Amino acid sequence: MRPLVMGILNVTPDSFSDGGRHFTFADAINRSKEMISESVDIIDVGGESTRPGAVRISFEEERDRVIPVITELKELGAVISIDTMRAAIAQAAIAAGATYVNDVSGGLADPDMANLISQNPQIQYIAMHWRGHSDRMNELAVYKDVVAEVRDELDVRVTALLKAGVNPEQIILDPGLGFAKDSEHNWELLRNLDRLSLLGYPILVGASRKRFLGALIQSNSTDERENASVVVTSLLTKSGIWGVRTHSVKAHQEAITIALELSK
Ligand code: PMM
Repeated sequence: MRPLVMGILNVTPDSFSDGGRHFTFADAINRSKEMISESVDIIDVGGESTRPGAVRISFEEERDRVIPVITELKELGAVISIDTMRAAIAQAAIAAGATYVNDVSGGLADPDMANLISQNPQIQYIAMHWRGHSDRMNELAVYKDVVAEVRDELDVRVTALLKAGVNPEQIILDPGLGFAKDSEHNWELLRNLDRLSLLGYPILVGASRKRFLGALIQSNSTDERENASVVVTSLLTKSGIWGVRTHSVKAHQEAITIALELSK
């Protein structure tokens, strides 16, 4: 199966990897149109920054950033994902047209999230591996066996979702690269995605322009990490992942096409 390309639309003034380029409504819509023209599969709209050290914003601020954008994207016919940890934001986004809920906390940040997803069986839910909010995630990056611990912690999240009545078909898992993980943890997870797949759920990977890529190629600029991001997508395509979350749709769609052709 061809991996899906989830295009990132950060409607935040301080996202770590695109420098808040898409903050204004008009900019967000223009960027979305560009992604649609590049055959994006899903547009992931996020209003709250999760960069290390980020301070949380209010519910109202998050809602006012994302809902008008989602309403407009629905008009444009896009497949929409809401990147939020708040069940009430997810609910408003679903009402406005989102069909995916991308929760970087995997349901840990808001006890109402699992129930909301079970009450909306048409929605797909991405549960990312997470250990705590951005203000303390670096100190939580301590593992004996990162792959086994991430797998087991995701399994706990899945159990909680199923207990709340979520249909297994709704669930997609994500190793959460960069969230309570140092560079080596991220590489170890990428090398062992097959062990996470053993949980039996589709896997989404968000490596795009993240710092661990720059560390290896001695680059501090997020744009300079683009080539590395494309290489990661090309190599992961063969391993049967469900999707990639990325800033540059065209390059990743092309990489997937080439990788699939080579592995025929
Ligand atoms: N990374 C970020 C935000 N949301 N969601 C999922 N499912 N997976 C990720 O890896 C992920 C995410 C942070 O990156 P950004 O600031 O570039 O959006």
